[in-house]
Amino acid sequence: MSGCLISLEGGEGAGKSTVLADLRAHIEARGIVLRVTREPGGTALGESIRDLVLDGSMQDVCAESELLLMFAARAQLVRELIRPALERGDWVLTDRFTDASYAYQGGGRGQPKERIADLERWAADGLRPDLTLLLDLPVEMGRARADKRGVPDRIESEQAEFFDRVRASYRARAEKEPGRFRIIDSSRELAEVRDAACAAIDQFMAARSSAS
Ligand code: Z5A
Repeated sequence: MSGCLISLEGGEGAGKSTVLADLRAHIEARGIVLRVTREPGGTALGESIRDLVLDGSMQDVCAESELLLMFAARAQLVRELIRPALERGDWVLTDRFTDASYAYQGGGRGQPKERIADLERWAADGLRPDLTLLLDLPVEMGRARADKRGVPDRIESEQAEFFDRVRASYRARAEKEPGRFRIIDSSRELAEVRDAACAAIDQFMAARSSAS
């Protein structure tokens, strides 16, 4: 069976990093070779771009530069890690992918969708995840959780309205593509969120094997 790409998305404090480790163990326990990565990042170039783009002392970064930096990191990740893994038949689990650019740079910063779609076509090589788990929760709740982590980065320092637009954009994308997205209510207890995320993976695997 060919490889597949799974992405984990969500707003601040949604619990992506926390749930990722459980998902990794859950998938690997089924004998699947899995590469785990993150965006922006995942390659030497991408991690350097991440440091730059999240640097809180970097003021006045224009929305266009931010969008291009996200896609510069993504272009490298797709070609260096994701495509080769998928071609080997491995699975890739990524902490964020292009939906984050639609949500943050599109919804949050107001960059036109068509511009992002264009970048998606050539810079991300038209690659879309086979499954996207959207960890969704009210903005205030997520921010309260994220605040406990310490000093916010440049994007985390945005106002609540910015994150309202990000959330609305994620939800609108999920509603438009119900076959690819699973919305997981991450306002619940962590154990329930983990169970729901693992159940979504099981459902996806079952559908995939019955289709093959
Ligand atoms: N970004 C972008 O703008 N455009 C793009 O194209 C891409 C990214 C790809 C970095 O992303 C930034 O890049 C991000 C979007 C932007 N900026 N913001 N904001 P990131 O994914 O690396 O960073 P992050 O958004 O800060 O997420 P994270 O570190 O992966 O984690 P998280 O989802 O926010 O949550 P967490 O660290 O797993 O959990 C937060 C805390 O809550 C922690 O103490 C947990 O123990 C706790 N927690 C988690 N779940 C629960 C539950 N269920 N109950 C109670 N407490 C919980």
